[in-house]
Amino acid sequence: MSGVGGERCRLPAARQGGGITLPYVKQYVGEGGFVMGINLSKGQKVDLTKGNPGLKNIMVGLGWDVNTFDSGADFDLDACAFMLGANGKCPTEKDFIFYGNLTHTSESVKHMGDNLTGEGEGDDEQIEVDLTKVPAGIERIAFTVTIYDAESRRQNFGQVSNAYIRITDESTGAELVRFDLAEDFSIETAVVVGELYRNNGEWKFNAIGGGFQGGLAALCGHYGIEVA
Ligand SMILES: [Ca+2]
Ligand SMILES: [Ca+2]
Repeated sequence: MSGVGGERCRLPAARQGGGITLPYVKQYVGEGGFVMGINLSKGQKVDLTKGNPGLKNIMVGLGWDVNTFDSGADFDLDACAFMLGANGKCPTEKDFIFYGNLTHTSESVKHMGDNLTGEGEGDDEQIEVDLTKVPAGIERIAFTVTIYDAESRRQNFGQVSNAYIRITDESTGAELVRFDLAEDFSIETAVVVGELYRNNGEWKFNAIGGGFQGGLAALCGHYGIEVA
């Protein structure tokens, strides 16, 4: 999408210039008083802990909807987290958090469970992160969504809409950031949605939105996980 930054801070017009002080992670109060997060554009990076030093437990919510079609097969998308060292690889296979390995040994990253349909609004799968427990050797945590058994079911991200990632502060429920993926995918079967990463002792988030072919197996290869 063009216009990067154009909606960076979607402050209601009436409040613009009204002298309110926005925190470092810009927020606005939407209809009904809900605190809404900053809407990110593809490639945009934002500070999470800088200016919000108390931030500890965050929930990474991933959502999607499957377009109506008549293949008859189930359509199951899966959120995963790859905990990466400085070389961009998972140090061990235990640093790959998915439906078959829900909780990291450090308890810093917990997958909240597999959703099989993606039906309905809101987060379809969630991954909880305790930023204070992430092992020192982990520099980045990449969040991905892949289509289960995509090849044999002949499914791809061209059939997926309304995909997003959002991060909320678990202590307040406030949404900090949100990244809506543009619907510019077609034959891809895996998407690296976004990434948490360390920067000068702080945690930042990068809205990536990069599509891959080859599903979860391709991502595992990319991140150094051997697939049997
Ligand atoms: Ca799933
Ligand atoms: Ca959904």
